[in-house]
Amino acid sequence: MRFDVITLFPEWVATVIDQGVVGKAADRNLLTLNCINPRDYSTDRHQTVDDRPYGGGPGMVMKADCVLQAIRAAKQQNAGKVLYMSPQGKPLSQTVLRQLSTENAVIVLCGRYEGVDERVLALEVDAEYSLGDYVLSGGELGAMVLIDSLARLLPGVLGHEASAQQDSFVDGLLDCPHYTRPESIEGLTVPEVLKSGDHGAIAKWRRKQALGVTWLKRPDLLVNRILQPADQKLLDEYKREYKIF
Ligand code: 9D3
Repeated sequence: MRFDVITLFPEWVATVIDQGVVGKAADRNLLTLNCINPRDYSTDRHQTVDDRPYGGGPGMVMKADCVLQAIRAAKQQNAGKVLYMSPQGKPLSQTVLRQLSTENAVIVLCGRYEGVDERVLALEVDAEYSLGDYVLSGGELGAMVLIDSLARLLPGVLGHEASAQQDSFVDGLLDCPHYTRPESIEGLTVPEVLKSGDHGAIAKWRRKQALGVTWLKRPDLLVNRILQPADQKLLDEYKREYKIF
């Protein structure tokens, strides 16, 4: 998947491919990142990219001309949709990401200041995405979140086991607890079932924990969700045991 990111902070955004899973995907050419700076398309001698808002008020607006030119430069190399990261966008979710991961390429526009001139949206933007209902200082973290979360969904990026787990587990529930050695830490031990070697019992325990942890920490994820009878039974068990201990 190819990403062309339009940003006033290209060096920062480029660091997303320096580490970890995204870095490996980039090394293997499963993911390509190119950053384009609208400042390079500014025509005045101060390379201005922002201006005062019509109607007055605080803050500045990203000028349409250099952003449009940057988008059109991106479009010469990338036939993908133009995504605008903004607080007005649709919240990113694993469902949205799964859909986006089928694209061959995307152009990601990062706003700064109060945002970009509305006519850029009208002319060039296909979709608008937000990270959630809190205030950032620009769209760059949004672009980096998009690249990180999409990289893990690209075929071949994660190993077989991890992607199979992703398929079975990204299922609208939180993950179960995890343990590694040693067996005891300050008196806290590993649940016996995880040492039993009984893979059926382990799978059942993990499912029950995932349901229980979701019920405890994110009950909103279970509202309007009809559980399979087997899952309902596991969650009922979890709730009963939770009340006792
Ligand atoms: C007067 C209100 N403005 C400032 C508080 C609104 C505003 C403008 C521009 C708020 C944030 C921003 C910059 N934010 C982003 O570019 C952004 C963002 C975000 O702020 N929250 C969640 N997701 C995103 S994606 C891009």
